[in-house]
Amino acid sequence: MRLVPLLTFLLSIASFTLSLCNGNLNVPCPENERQTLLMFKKDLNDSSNLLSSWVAEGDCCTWTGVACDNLTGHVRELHLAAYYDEVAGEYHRLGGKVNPSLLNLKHLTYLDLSYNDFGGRQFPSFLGSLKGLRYLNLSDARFDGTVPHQLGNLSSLRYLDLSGNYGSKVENLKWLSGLSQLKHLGMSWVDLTGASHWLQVNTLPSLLVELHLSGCELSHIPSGIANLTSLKVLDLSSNYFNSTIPQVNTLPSLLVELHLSFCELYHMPSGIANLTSLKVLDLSWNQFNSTIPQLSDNNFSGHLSDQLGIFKNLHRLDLSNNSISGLIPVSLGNLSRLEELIISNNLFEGVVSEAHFTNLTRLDTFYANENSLTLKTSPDWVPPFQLSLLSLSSWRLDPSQLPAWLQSQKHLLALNMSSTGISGTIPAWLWNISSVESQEMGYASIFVDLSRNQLSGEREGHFLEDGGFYMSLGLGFAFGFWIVLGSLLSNVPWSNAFSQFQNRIVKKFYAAIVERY
Ligand SMILES: *[C@@H]1O[C@H](CO)[C@@H](O)[C@H](O)[C@H]1NC(C)=O
Ligand SMILES: *[C@@H]1O[C@H](CO)[C@@H](O)[C@H](O)[C@H]1NC(C)=O
Ligand SMILES: *[C@@H]1O[C@H](CO)[C@@H](O)[C@H](O)[C@H]1NC(C)=O
Ligand SMILES: *[C@@H]1O[C@H](CO)[C@@H](O)[C@H](O)[C@H]1NC(C)=O
Ligand SMILES: *[C@@H]1O[C@H](CO)[C@@H](O)[C@H](O)[C@H]1NC(C)=O
Ligand SMILES: *[C@@H]1O[C@H](CO)[C@@H](O)[C@H](O)[C@H]1NC(C)=O
Ligand SMILES: *[C@@H]1O[C@H](CO)[C@@H](O)[C@H](O)[C@H]1NC(C)=O
Ligand SMILES: *[C@@H]1O[C@H](CO)[C@@H](O)[C@H](O)[C@H]1NC(C)=O
Ligand SMILES: *[C@@H]1O[C@H](CO)[C@@H](O)[C@H](O)[C@H]1NC(C)=O
Ligand SMILES: *[C@@H]1O[C@H](CO)[C@@H](O)[C@H](O)[C@H]1NC(C)=O
Ligand SMILES: *[C@@H]1O[C@H](CO)[C@@H](O)[C@H](O)[C@H]1NC(C)=O
Ligand SMILES: CC(=O)N[C@H]1CO[C@H](CO)[C@@H](O)[C@@H]1O
Repeated sequence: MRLVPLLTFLLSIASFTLSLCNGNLNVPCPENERQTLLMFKKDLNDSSNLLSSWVAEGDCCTWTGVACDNLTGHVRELHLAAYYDEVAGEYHRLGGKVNPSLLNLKHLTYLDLSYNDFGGRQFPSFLGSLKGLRYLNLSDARFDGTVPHQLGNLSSLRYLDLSGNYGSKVENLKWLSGLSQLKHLGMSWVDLTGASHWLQVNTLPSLLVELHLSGCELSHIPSGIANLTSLKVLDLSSNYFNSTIPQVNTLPSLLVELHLSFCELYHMPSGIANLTSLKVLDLSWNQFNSTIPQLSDNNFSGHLSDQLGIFKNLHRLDLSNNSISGLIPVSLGNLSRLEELIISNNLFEGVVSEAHFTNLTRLDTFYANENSLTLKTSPDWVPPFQLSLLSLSSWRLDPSQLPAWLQSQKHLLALNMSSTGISGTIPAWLWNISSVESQEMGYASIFVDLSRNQLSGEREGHFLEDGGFYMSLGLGFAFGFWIVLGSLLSNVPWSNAFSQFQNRIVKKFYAAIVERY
């Protein structure tokens, strides 16, 4: 992901070079802009030689990260995000000081300094005078201190990302009202406690489409958000809303993504069912302790069975790690676009039957361990889905044996049916389960945990005791160990297998579960 800016840059260089060949547009950058960049470089700590092409001679339009206007040669864009070196597994970062000489770049519209390491220096307030900027990305760059109000002068700005500068804060947000063109505002992990007043009134730019205020120490949903009628993505995760019920009825009704994970919520936000355009609703890692009847007056959980079916567009539903109890509504089976269903670590109980999956043709991830649920299926059931990840640990299975329908799953990468009370002999077909994807990787493997059952079979001792690999993935993976089926890894170097695993499966787990640490 972090490579994208560089790639984009390389592509733009490529097309630029192409245009040079085609149209005699070899306009070099003006001498004063070249000198400006050299001066800018002089104050930077470039210990990993990201800017080695920035030398005294030559056209600065060909330098790494520099993009010029193809007619005038003026420097228009600086793509200087830290570069992630996949081979070394580390970032190549710029450090040092941001020299105000940048102000000489009168035609600069795009400045990306994300992921660098400016070592806790103050945000450079002079950036507020780069009037032509349309894109400014200072995220995760280790700037500190107060976000300079001068940024409010950047009236052409479309994208402003200040996220992830831990320890930084704002004193007020009045200056935001100057950014009338802003579509994307990222201020995650900037302390906004000093500015909560400003979030109530109309300071937020009215054209906002994305607003990221994760970890901003907010104590309630700012009411000013209600008037952002263009808003599609709202991330308020990791704010401590404590027990207050967020006023969801004050959210723009066309919201497509709503992130409220890690918000210390005790109650389901009221009126979520009214947000019928929602495609992503993340309520994971909260403190919901109410049973479903106690949620009855908020139109979501009280009649969960009816309400759930409303979210026809839902792609991902993550309710994990709460204390939601009661039945899984059969209307679940109506969510025909659902790809990821994550309800692990709750108090759901009762029977889940084939009817619950009627139309879940796109379901890919079903992560539901640690609930008191029973899966009841007929011996000849053919599920409508092709799962890549299935985790039912601690469920009961009815009948209590390894379900034959697993044989229909051709993309399975990981399966957890530990502690499900299943018994009997491990069926021979289990050894043939492998995903198309893993076969492409060159070895047939899926990651299976069938521990804490009463299974017997020729291979059991083999993979449970010696042959198999037991690997702890660390990082707080609550489900412990995965058992890697033996046959597969004998001729694959461990590190290779592990990196394949990381690429194909852990990434998925990350996206689903761990991402929000
Ligand atoms: C430059 O950055 C490198 C790597 O972060 C660091 O080791 C070095 O001390 C820095 N040099 C200066 C002069 O700050
Ligand atoms: C200059 O670049 C712009 C944007 O990349 C492109 O649309 C335009 O066609 C280019 N002009 C010429 C003359 O190549
Ligand atoms: C800012 O940069 C980071 C890291 O390079 C990237 O993930 C993020 O999407 C960028 N923000 C915007 C608004 O483009
Ligand atoms: C905007 O810039 C002017 C000077 O150009 C300055 O006086 C003013 O303080 C700036 N406003 C903000 C909000 O930074
Ligand atoms: C939303 O806009 C309406 C009118 O446009 C205004 O009366 C109201 O105060 C605004 N609400 C907030 C919270 O800014
Ligand atoms: C949560 O709210 C209660 C009162 O509603 C308050 O006493 C308590 O201090 C709050 N907790 C935090 C962590 O803010
Ligand atoms: C949901 O929408 C209905 C009808 O549009 C409205 O009556 C109700 O008050 C809304 N509920 C909430 C909590 O916003
Ligand atoms: C849920 O938690 C809140 C806040 O701690 C508490 O007041 C309430 O009694 C709890 N409800 C249940 C059913 O445990
Ligand atoms: C629940 O929805 C009904 C209509 O669907 C509406 O009349 C009622 O006001 C809503 N209740 C709440 C608490 O939002
Ligand atoms: C599923 O959707 C169909 C058609 O929209 C509807 O008739 C049916 O009642 C829904 N079923 C449930 C359980 O919500
Ligand atoms: C399942 O989806 C099909 C096609 O999208 C639709 O016609 C049917 O009504 C749906 N059934 C249920 C129970 O939602
Ligand atoms: C499995 C797991 O990590 N569960 C966590 C769910 O959240 C509570 C507190 O919110 C933690 O105590 C649990 O450890």
